[in-house]
Amino acid sequence: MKSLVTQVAIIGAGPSGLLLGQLLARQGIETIIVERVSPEYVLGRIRAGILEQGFVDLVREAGVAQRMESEGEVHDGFEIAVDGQRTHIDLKRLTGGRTVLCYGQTEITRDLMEARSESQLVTYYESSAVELHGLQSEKPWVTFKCRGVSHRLDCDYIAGCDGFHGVSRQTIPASARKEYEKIYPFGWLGLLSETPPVSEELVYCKSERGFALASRRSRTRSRYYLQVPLTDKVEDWSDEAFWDELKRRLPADAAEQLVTGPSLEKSIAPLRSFVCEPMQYGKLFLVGDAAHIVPPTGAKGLNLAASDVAILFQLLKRAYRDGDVACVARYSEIALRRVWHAERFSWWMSSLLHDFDACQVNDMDSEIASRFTASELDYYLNHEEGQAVIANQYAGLPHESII
Ligand code: FAS
Ligand code: PHB
Repeated sequence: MKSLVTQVAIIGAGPSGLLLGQLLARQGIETIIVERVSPEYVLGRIRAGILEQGFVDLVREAGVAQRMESEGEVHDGFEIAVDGQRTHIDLKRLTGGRTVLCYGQTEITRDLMEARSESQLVTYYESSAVELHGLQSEKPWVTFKCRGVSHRLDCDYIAGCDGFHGVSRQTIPASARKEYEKIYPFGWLGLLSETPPVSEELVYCKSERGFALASRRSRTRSRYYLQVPLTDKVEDWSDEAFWDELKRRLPADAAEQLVTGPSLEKSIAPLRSFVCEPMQYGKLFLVGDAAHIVPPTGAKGLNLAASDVAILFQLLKRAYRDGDVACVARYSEIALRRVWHAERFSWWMSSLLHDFDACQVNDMDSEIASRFTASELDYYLNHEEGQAVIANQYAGLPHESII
């Protein structure tokens, strides 16, 4: 057994773990990251694309913002199209100046990986049998195997940044945690292509055939999504079938301009709303997808992970720098306030824009529910105050203060 010691053990080298490690390192706080897969595998997962201002500020504070600022696209607004009728949501005007940045999660993860490697900070990739121990003790530890060698990592704190399927949340006794979950009766089929995006801004489309999203990664790279039944498999969808269906769901003028091409990546993601309470147990802190999942309709998943990182970073900095070790007990209480705001907004946007009728069989309630939804969309999209509600949530609520 190889013995290791650090101050904060981080489980998972996704965006949460890497961002937390980078922020702590700049304060001289030591970390070791234990990651289950290879760096290439982490970078191969195509996910989020929209960064809130709070996220951008945090990446700047981590000293990793150079490529994001030169290649990311600032978006002052986005569109919602209902049955082809396009409405522009002017984020900048409606929120008093806030915007979002369009820059892929893969790229931000790559930047964070490179920064960690350049700082010669330690990450054990392709680790297995990761287990957390002594969470209620003063000195917890992590055991894992890497390249055939068993390791024990002693630390002060453990940050569980290992996503929804990770080991951290499962290590909290079931009696000590409560989980809230809603599974949506459809998934998102995503396609990445080296084709010019169909629109300068993102277009969220509600059509009688189901939801579609036209997003982008750059002026030459597009990211599209289609609502699909949970029974669909990605191999059921040829590129041609994807493009044909997308054209049927986009507003007509956008469909005419759609440039198609071979998919670089295609995958189906299930949609769920999920929260684990509390987000900490003894010396373990759950961060990002390890603690919560949102349907991607509100572009909140990655941004919510970043706000968890911001809170935990501030608390750990205060514990190590000021000796205020008691403050870390407030992590879950502070983080959950913003988590539930993002959960509700993401559920609301998903409920407004997806076709639930296709998932319910002649349910009388679904007919009147459709009328309620049509009225809600009409009110929020055609009234300034309604658009402002959407804009303020989409641009992202300010990160919680730990004062
Ligand atoms: P991650 O899941 O990104 O990272 C967790 C890391 O922990 C992984 O690298 C994993 O390999 C590792 N790990 C797991 N178990 C481990 C163990 N036992 N030991 C060690 N390491 C372990 N969000 C948006 O805002 N917009 C989107 O469009 C969007 N699309 C998404 C599509 C998909 C298919 C998925 C799954 C998520 C999507 N999300 C989206 C949400 C996503 O971006 C997450 O919010 C984001 O990846 C959260 O980052 P982390 O908390 O770091 O978790
Ligand atoms: C993306 O570009 O992947 C993306 C953008 C906005 C969303 C979801 C996904 O709401």
